[in-house]
Amino acid sequence: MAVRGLFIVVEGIDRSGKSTFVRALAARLGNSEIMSFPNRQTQIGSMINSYLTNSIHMSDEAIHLLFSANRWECKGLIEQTLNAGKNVILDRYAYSGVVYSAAKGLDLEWCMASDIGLLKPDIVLYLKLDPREAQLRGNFGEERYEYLDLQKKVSDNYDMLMGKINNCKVLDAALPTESLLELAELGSVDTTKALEKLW
Ligand code: NYM
Ligand code: MG
Repeated sequence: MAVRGLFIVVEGIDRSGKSTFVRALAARLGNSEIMSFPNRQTQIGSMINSYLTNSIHMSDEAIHLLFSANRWECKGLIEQTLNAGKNVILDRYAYSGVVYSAAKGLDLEWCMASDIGLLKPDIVLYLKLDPREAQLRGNFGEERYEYLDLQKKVSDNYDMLMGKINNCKVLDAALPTESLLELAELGSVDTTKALEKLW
């Protein structure tokens, strides 16, 4: 069997530059698949998209579970891709699930429960940005959740959750992409160890 690929997650508040960074990272590493959560291409993802664009309403609990189900439906693909020797770079993962739903007032442990047993990434790169900076960036405010009060709570929750996990690297999202790539130091990640469970 081929040596497995690197499993990398990129997290951060809205407009923190995750998508740009993820593309640059994939180009730098080569042999990489980018996947984004929510994955809006599936039927579950299409419901999530309708919710985020305010065309349907749902309870906080129901949408939380849909976000989680959207990860579960992609678990097999992530595993197969890694085992085929390709790197998988995720633009958001279960950490987003927890910090956004908890920012709306849901219980943290309850939020974590639906993702128990998903795969744990080798490293989580947290692009930390002041929510007031993010607000000044283009297109802020287009979707549900993109308002300052909520983003501040999301940011606080990220600080708390990222402090609890043992595989997180915090990067200053105000830096240029080239610097972020240097700071990520992915050469030190050990891919000979087996994939573990998230939590
Ligand atoms: N989001 C994303 C959640 O609330 N829970 C989740 O589990 C995930 C994966 O979706 N505001 C929120 C965060 C974002 C929104 O994501 C859409 P993006 O990366 O802006 O397309
Ligand atoms: Mg967004």
